[in-house]
Amino acid sequence: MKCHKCGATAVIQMRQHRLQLCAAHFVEWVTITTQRAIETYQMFAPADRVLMAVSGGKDSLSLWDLLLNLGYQAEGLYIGLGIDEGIAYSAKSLEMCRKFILEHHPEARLHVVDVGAEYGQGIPVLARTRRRGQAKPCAVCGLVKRHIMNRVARDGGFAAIVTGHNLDDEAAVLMQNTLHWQAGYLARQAPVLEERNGLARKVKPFVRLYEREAAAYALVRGLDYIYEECPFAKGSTTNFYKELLNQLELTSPGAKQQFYLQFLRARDTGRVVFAEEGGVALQPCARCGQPTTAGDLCAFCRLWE
Ligand code: Q46
Ligand code: ZN
Ligand code: ZN
Repeated sequence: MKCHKCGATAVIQMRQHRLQLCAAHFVEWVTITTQRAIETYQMFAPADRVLMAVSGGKDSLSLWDLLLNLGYQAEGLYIGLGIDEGIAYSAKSLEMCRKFILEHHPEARLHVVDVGAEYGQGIPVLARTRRRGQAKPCAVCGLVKRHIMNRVARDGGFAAIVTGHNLDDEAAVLMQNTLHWQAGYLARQAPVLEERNGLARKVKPFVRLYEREAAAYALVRGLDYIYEECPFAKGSTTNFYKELLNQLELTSPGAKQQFYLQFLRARDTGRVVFAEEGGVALQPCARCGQPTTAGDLCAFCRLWE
């Protein structure tokens, strides 16, 4: 298998692009593809300070590496969730972030917020003890992560929160939203979520990249990352839809990409229109000041009541 650009041994074949590349040309291709997404969707400019949410996984570390190599001012944010579950998941993932800095970007700045140390309980305990033990770890975790990311972005004056979501993630969410005809979610699912009502701007520069390409980038660049998934991700609906889409991709290369990118095109050109849920008034939470629809205290602050 030969690189289509230089004839050297190719390390990856991307059937959806009818392209196979050697290590050097693959890194170049990922970089150009990501840079183009940043520019096309006007995510941020070189002068902007952005907050890169890192989990120690392949997507976020690959993206952080790429942004730093391009000269972007991307500071990392790691949120310690206190997840152990017998594999020291949180401890290992923080170690990967620190190793990344030490080995590849000693100049990089990492903000660490440890949920357990700061608020008294990590995610698993919170989930077990809230809503009469009926709270789902991922629901609690999502709520906590959103709150902390927003707080750090706002307090630090960052232009945007950057996440490592890739095309597989977005296509899986799109499939889920489509199967349930969630018009409100479909109206808002986008590579850029503008700042509104005190919620920081959010951007996803890897939306055109398949998950396997993000993993290949990490491998080729020699980035170590946590291979294990979060133990609570097992059996998740997102993983189920990812599997389905990958099966489709096997027989029809490019199906995943087409599904997601054509959706964006159709919606953004007004060929299909989804109504946003409107009319819900947001007000600042009496305790933390973040926007809420739920009365005096936001859902995050109510968690600790
Ligand atoms: S970290 Fe948190 Fe995920 Fe683990 S508990 Fe669920 S939401 S699966 S991205
Ligand atoms: Zn090459
Ligand atoms: Zn609050």
